[in-house]
Amino acid sequence: MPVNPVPDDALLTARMDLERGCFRGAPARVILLSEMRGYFADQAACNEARARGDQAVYQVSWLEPGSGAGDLHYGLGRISPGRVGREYFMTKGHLHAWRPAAEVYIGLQGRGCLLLEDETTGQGRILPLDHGCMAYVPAGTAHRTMNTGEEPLLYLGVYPAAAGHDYGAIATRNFLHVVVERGGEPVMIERAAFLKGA
Ligand code: PAN
Ligand code: ZN
Repeated sequence: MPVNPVPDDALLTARMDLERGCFRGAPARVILLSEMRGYFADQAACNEARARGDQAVYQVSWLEPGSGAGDLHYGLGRISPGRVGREYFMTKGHLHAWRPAAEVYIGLQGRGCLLLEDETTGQGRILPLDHGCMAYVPAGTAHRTMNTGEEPLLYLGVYPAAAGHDYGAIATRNFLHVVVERGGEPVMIERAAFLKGA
């Protein structure tokens, strides 16, 4: 069996800056509301929110200790509290380019959930991602994270180095489901029903 080359010691340990929601010394990407057009189902609410000014919806910082066949990568996400209409601030969401790649999510701070959608069957489910929760993203599953609380949501995702990120499918067709606030709780409903006013 081939053995993964051992990464430098500096890459074997990482420090999370829980205040800023990123790994110390690692690259980070900030996604603004103006970049999320088309991802929220309620376009009018999105335009209204955008008219009040642009803001960071989420950021992700990532570490890639190795790139061998069995290596792991990880991403630290921070989603701001906020809503666009009844939809919570959320990530764009993606599938892994290598579809067999699963992922584990660990909730570090705040309250949130993970929307999962099976690419083949379209079946959707929401899993809690509150502080202390772990969630599993199975192979072939589109995944998007949302902040359902009043403070920043911080979470860690760990995935195979070979996973890759496929944003194209979601950018084109989006998820078939949306997660909206109803009576103070997150509820998953079909996008088509939401657009009809459910
Ligand atoms: C996560 C995501 C992170 C940001 O680390 O990359 O939540 O979401 P988007 O990538 O959809 O913008 C992950 O799932 N990595 O595979
Ligand atoms: Zn992922």
